[in-house]
Amino acid sequence: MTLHPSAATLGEEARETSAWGLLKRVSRDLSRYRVQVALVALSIVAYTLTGIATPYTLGIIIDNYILKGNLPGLATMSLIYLLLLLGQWASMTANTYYIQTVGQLYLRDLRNKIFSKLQRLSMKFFTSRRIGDLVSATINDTSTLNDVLVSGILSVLGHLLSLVGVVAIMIYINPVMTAVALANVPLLIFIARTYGRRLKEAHRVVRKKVAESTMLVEESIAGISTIKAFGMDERVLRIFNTVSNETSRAFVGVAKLMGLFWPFMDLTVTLSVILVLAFGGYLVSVGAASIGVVVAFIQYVNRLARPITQFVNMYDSLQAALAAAERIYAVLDSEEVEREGIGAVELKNLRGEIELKNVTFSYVPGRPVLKNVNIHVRPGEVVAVVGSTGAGKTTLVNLIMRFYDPDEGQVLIDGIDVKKVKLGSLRRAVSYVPQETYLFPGTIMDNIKLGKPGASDEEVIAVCKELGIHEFIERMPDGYMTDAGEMGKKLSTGEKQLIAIARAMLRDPAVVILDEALSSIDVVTEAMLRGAMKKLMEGRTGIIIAHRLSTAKDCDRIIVIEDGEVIEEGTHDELMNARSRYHELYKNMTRTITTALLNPPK
Ligand code: TTP
Ligand code: MG
Repeated sequence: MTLHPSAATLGEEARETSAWGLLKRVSRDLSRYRVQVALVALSIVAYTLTGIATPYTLGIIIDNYILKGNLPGLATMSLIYLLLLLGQWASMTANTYYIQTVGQLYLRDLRNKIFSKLQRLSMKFFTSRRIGDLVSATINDTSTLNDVLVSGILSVLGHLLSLVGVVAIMIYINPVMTAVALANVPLLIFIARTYGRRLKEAHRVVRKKVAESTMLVEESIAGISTIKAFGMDERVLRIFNTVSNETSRAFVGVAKLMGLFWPFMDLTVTLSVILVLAFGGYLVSVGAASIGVVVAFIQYVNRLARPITQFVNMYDSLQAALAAAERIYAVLDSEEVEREGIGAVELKNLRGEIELKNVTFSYVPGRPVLKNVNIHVRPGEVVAVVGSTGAGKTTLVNLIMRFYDPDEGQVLIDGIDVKKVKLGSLRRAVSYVPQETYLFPGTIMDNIKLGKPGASDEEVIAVCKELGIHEFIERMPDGYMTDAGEMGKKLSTGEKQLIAIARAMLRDPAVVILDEALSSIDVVTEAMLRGAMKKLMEGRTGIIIAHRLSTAKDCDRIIVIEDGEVIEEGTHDELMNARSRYHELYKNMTRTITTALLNPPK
């Protein structure tokens, strides 16, 4: 079972050095919500002040009013005490509310930033990442970051302030008793740290297991047809059960640690209270302190425990948050290879000439997929590219569309390097019908219209009529309004490609690139596809990656690619006469078709 490395290991080393940088970056992002942050700060100050004042007031009430029998004053003081408690309650509520507000604003902006970045990133980025990781970066990591870095840090800042405030007032009231009250703090920190480390590890396991099961669900849904076809359902189920068990065990592991942690902390705090009581009691008996002071101190000691445990609690989640921040910023900082240079030109009135000059390209460094390829397609010419599977045909298109940039050499359109062309204009000028067509959920009409946003229904119908596929679409259950289903699942490969051709044609492009669908389609659809393709190519430059020789035969010129190199080019007749590789491919394809005809599927 593969596992996303990011959750656990990625950036584990880098984090140490960059933690501070990441924190700074998060705070810089937060400075955009100044008003809300100011409200958080205000509520923190109010919380701290009321938190300091309540025990102090209680002390005064006991010493100066109860013990002295000052009843009218006691009523007033009780009212003040009540107001202080209400103030504390209100400031805490406001604090929670504004922290959430800041957090959610931050989260919203971050999510949008990542999403828009994902749209702009180069294809290279996507081939080197797992989809699960990216989804996780957009959804899970952002909320981890919010929970811990934003909300967490804001509330820890609040706790820190109240910690300082409480210690300060304690020292002010009675320095010696403060020393006694704080005697236990090292123990508190020790417990917290020990548990912090264990908790961190337990949380890491939980994250790992959760990621694993998420991925398993993703992969098994994406590959459901393969799973069913190979009867792997049982096995997948078993793997899932195992991972599922491990996940719940990991969660229980965390719960166990937490369950031990809090009682331990309580015990330590109680110990402090006992120390204060004992020492305070002694001071009272020798007249060095008042009962009110002792009561106030007991309250203060109780207030210390929370901020300290919060810090500890923060410790391990901070690690997770930093890892999340690192992954998020890694996405945000990834290079957009598809940038246009300054002064990029707009393609206008394209003649439709395409040229690849000494192009070498590799997806993985050191393993070239295209080697010194030279191809020249003249305006208005229709060229077929053939070659065995994996030869590099689709890669060729990837470079022309500038999904990738070549390692060496140039790709020129009308004599201009595509790197110097405005990307939008390149992709408007060149219509590409990919090998695997993607249809978006929606109607057939909507899917065709994607080719030219703002096109009218009439335009779409006109194009389909011209392509000769109007009747075919009309015959579908709801005609143009037929639902294509998620990813076009409700249509066959051939049907999908027909829709994609209509989509490309609607753009009225100067250049058309078509990666023929490999799947065998029935004779009627094939004839329709061929007709549509011919129409689509009329008066345009065309590059067809042909998997059927009937298609290749019709083209002006045929280029044969093998193993990333152009090995032959010429017309069908020229290549056939030369007894070439093309001839060989042709023979094989005919044979396959013959075999298929002789052995029709049962
Ligand atoms: P392709 O260019 O996809 O091969 P092809 O289009 O000629 O094959 P087919 O007829 O089956 O459509 O791939 C060439 C090599 O490049 C192949 O070894 C796979 C590799 N490759 C990647 O590593 N990453 C990619 O994104 C693509 C498209 C291909
Ligand atoms: Mg291909």
